[in-house]
Amino acid sequence: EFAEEIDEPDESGVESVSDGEEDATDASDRQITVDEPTGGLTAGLDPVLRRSNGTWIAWGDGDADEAVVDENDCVRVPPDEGEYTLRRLWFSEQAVDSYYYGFSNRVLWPLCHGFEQLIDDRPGDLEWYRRINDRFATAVSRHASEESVVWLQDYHLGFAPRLIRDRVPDSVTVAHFWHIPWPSPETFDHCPIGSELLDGLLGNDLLGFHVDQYADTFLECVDVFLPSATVDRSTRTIRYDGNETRVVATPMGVDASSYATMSRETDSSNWESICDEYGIPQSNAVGLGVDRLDYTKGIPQRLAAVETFFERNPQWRGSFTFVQKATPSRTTIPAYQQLGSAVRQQVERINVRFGTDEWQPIVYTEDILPQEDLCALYRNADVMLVSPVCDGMNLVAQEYLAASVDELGALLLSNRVGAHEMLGSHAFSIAPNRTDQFTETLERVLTTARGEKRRRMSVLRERVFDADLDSWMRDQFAQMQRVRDGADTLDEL
Ligand code: ADQ
Repeated sequence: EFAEEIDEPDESGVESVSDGEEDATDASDRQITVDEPTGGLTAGLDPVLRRSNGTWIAWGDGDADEAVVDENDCVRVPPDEGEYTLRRLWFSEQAVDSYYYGFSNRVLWPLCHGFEQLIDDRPGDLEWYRRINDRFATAVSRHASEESVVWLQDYHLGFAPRLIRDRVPDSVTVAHFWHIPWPSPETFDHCPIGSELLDGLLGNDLLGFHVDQYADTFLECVDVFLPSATVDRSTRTIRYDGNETRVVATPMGVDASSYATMSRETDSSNWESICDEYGIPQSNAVGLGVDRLDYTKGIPQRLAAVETFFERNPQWRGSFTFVQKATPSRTTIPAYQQLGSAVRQQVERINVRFGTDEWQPIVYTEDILPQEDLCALYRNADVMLVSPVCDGMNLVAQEYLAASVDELGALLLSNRVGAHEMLGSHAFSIAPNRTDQFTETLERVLTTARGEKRRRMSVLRERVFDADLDSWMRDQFAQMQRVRDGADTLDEL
């Protein structure tokens, strides 16, 4: 399940999820439609599954009655070629609420991002998290053969590795990538199921994080909370309950060349129509933010810096526009509802304070943008503001760089994101909570000479192309190969 980044289940979809117990009805007269998500891990995994003739197990936010699946909830995809199996797990509304919007996103998400004050451990949610992890494990064990490699994605599956390990042959390799940060032991202490979660994750043979810091804090937490485990920090290996887990840091990349190609292909009319639609004067310098509406993304902090910028720099009023594209996310959770209203109010207040009849300092939109429009925004932004207070990696920063084919823009980057390890030295670095420093950096970016910006941009773009999605996938599989005894089937992937 990688819904977060690629296509988070929307609330309307959740309404129609069936109970999961009934089999899909006669599939023969139904048409398969393929909705291909743009970019991200999904695009990276698709060719791997095609080559390995594998099975992709994912929960469905559609209607099992309507789905074109066989009696095992499987479908061969892509429809005409049938190269691999997509196995669906259908969840009830209650399951989605408790497992996804509950324990995953009200407990593990705030915990791992250091927002322990927002942990909301509602009665029953943990039980659903256990139950759903168990359903995934059961599905995996049905599809796994002696030689299988199982690759799990993210924090929604914290118990599954142990449950899988207990049900599949020893020869099966179980690997997992954790896409969000791992907290310090002090923060992890707030986890209501700390040792059970660690025990679950140590069912993996390989556990990947984006950066060294998260791998190291994971090892520290195991040291502190699982006394019976033996932790070797130098090799990042943990021995526990007869199993050995290798912990690695492999920063995830984006499909850089696709972003660059799409950006080159967007012509000036795309940008002109965006400017027309949102009222951005074409002569303005443009700042850009693109995020899910999430309290980890530092949107209020960014707006505060933009406000201070206009306060201190009246000469920029009317000639700099800040565009914030925010995608509503997890809107059934109160912390997200509160953030959404606070951000909208903040934007309105700043616009009333500085706006004129011809110009709005902040253009704020929650519209879903086609990928070409997103690329047009990236390509035309003079400065990209990426200011999370905590973020596992942050792909938006990398997408911006890949799409900046003219090398004219600049990246202002929080020092609290995983991507800072790779990009911090040549980005304009900020501490998201220090409004004055944030504002000064924005002032500096807007007055930095073009040559200097180009120099930084070209180094950053090279890094993003060198460490792109393909290279991350290759790294992942090379690591799996390393932990796997004597198997050679992964060589071809
Ligand atoms: P996210 O928290 O979702 O991902 P991020 O890494 O920035 O954060 O990825 C967001 C993705 O959504 C990007 O591909 C972006 O282009 C896309 N997106 C956002 N708003 C959009 C819009 N309005 N229109 C179109 N596309 C939009 C989680 C972790 C991150 C980690 C990733 C991958 O929280 O830290 O980098 O997984 O591991």
